[in-house]
Amino acid sequence: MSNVASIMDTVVKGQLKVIQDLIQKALDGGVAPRQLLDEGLVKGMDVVSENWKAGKVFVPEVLRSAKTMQLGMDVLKPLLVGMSFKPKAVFAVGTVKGDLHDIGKNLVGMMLESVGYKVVNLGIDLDPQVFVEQARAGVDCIGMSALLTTTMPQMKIIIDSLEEAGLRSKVKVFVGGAPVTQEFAKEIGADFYSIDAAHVIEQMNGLYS
Ligand code: B12
Repeated sequence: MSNVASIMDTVVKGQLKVIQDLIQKALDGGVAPRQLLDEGLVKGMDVVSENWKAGKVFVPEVLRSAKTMQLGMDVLKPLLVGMSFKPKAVFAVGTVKGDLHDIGKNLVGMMLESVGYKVVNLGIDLDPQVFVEQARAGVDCIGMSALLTTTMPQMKIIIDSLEEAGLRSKVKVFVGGAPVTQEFAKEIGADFYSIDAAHVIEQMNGLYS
């Protein structure tokens, strides 16, 4: 197997411990960082995403692959600086006030990063103003996560705060989390509801590819 193909395979298998050595060896052997990124890491995550949609792998495996990809990126990032490495769009994601669940939104962030978006991970238990500030700072999209029925109303508060600040039309608003539905998203005026991280990638690619 070529260097690049084995890097792809390592991401698919989520082999955290070997990815950085493999990338370093490929770099030492003269393979270009951009090729390792596009044909190794990103292609690997594409396969993982497809496998996930097909029900062949589950959240723990996806998280492991995304982490493997990130470790690989840590080696490549300094080498990619200065090259034309413009993110497709900037996506700020966070969990709403009163809610501490972060596994799903972290997964969304990692998956988006792995396919070329810049992700600002805002954290958990966030005041609505944190999202408003991101919109003011110029991010393209805002993603809110809520896992509790009691915290879902925060999403509407955030959308209203964006309206009040005159920023609503400047950002695309995504909502997600187990209790959130398409119907709820429509009701509160969100632009997109994503059932999972694979879905949000499809929606983002529809907007920015
Ligand atoms: C793990 C977990 C916890 C952990 C959280 C750890 C962490 N770091 O996140 C801990 C133990 C801390 C916890 C605490 C509580 N939990 Co809890 N928890 C869960 C559990 C088992 C899994 C959630 C999870 O991580 N799923 C895996 C991820 C990958 O899936 P996901 O979050 O749905 O995310 C995917 C999609 O929804 C979507 N998505 C998610 N966010 C976003 C955001 C955007 C922008 C987009 C586009 C998409 C998107 O994409 C993700 C990836 O595919 C769920 C049960 C369940 N099946 O959901 C209960 C659950 C959510 N918890 C529940 C409860 C009640 C609580 C507590 C109140 C318990 C208590 N009495 O203390 C506290 C609340 C604490 C708080 N204030 O937040 C209830 C909620 C009931 C409800 N409907 O309100 C659930 C449903 C369990 C149950 N059946 O009763 N919990």
